[in-house]
Amino acid sequence: MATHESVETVLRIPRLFSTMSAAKSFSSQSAPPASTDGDVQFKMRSAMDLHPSVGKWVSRRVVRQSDPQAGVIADPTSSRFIPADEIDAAVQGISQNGFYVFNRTVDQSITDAIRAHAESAPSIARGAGTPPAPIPRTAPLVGRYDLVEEVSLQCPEVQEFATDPAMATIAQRYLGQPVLMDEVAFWWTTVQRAEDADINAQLFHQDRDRLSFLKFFIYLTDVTPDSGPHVYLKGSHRSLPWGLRGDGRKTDEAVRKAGLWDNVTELCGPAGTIMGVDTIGLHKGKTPISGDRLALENEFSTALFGMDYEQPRFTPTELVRERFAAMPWVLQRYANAVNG
Ligand SMILES: O=C(O)CCC(=O)C(=O)O
Repeated sequence: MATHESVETVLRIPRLFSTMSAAKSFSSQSAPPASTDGDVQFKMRSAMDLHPSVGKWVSRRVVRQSDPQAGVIADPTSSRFIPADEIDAAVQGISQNGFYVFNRTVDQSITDAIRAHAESAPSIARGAGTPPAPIPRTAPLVGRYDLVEEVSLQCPEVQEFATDPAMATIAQRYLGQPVLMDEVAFWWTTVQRAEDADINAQLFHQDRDRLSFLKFFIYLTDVTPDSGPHVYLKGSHRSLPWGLRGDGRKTDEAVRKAGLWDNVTELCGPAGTIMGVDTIGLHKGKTPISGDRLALENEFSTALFGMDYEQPRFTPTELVRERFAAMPWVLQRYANAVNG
C-alpha cells in the first residue's frame, strides 16, 4: 500500500502544473491581481517541496513582464548600504553558498536612527495577543516583537533601505529576471520564551511566500553567537536531502541526522552588518541567550504571485519619490503612498 508520503509526492506533480498555469496567468495581467487564491498558494508551497530550485525554475519559465519599466533600476552607486564594488562578489557568494555577508558595515548614524525608531514605535508581541506597544526592552515578555511595514516605513532610513537600488541590482542579477520589492520585515528577538521557537522562526525552515526571491538583512544591534544570529545551512538553496525538503519546521537534530551540521553557519557581526540571503535555503534565527537582536529585512521577488501582499500607506521622503520616479516597477507596491 502506498504510504502517505509517496501519495503526497505524486500529488506535488499536478500541483506544480497548476502553479505554473496560475503564475503565468497572474503575471500576464497588466496590473498584478490584488491577491492569489488560497488554494493556489497552498499548491505553490506544496510544489516547492519537490526541490529548492523549483520556484526559480517555474518563475523563469512562466513569469513574463510586459511593462517596459520592468528591469529598470536606479543608479546602484547611490546606495548608502551596499558598496558598489561588492555587487559582483555578492551575486557570486549568494549563488555559491546561499548567502553573502558584506565586508563594509553601514554608517553608525544610520543604524542608530533605525534602532531608535524600533525602540519607540509600536511593535507586536508575537503570540501574546496584546495591543501593539513599544518593546519593553529591559524586561521583554515574549521572544519576538514585530513592527508592521507601515510603522517601519515611518523612519526615513528604513524607507531608504527598502528602496535600495544596489540590493535590487543584486537580486535581479542573482535571480536572472526583473525584480520588485515585495516586503519589509522588522523585528526584535529576545531571550524570553525559548519554547516559542516555532512561532518565532527559530527552527530551520524555508521561505515559500513567492516563487523566486532574495532577502537582505541588516543588524541594528551587535550580534554574537549568544545574541541570536541568523543561521543558514550553506548550499541548501541548491540542494537538500528529501527528508529536509517538506514545508514546515525542521529540528537541529534532523539537520544533524542528515550529516549536514558542518554546513550550518551562524552569521554574526556588529550593528550595521548587511547580508544577502536566499531564504529558500534552510535557515532560522537562533534564540538569544544574552541580550537581544534587532534585524530589518527587505525582499525582492520576480512577481507578487503567492502570499498576500501589502500596499502600505506612509509619507515618502524626497529620496523615495526620486527612486520611485526612476524605478516605478520595482517600487510598485508604494505607488499609492507616492501618488496618493
Ligand atoms: O530571525 C531570523 O534570523 C530568521 C527569521 C526568519 O527566518 C523568518 O522570520 O522567517
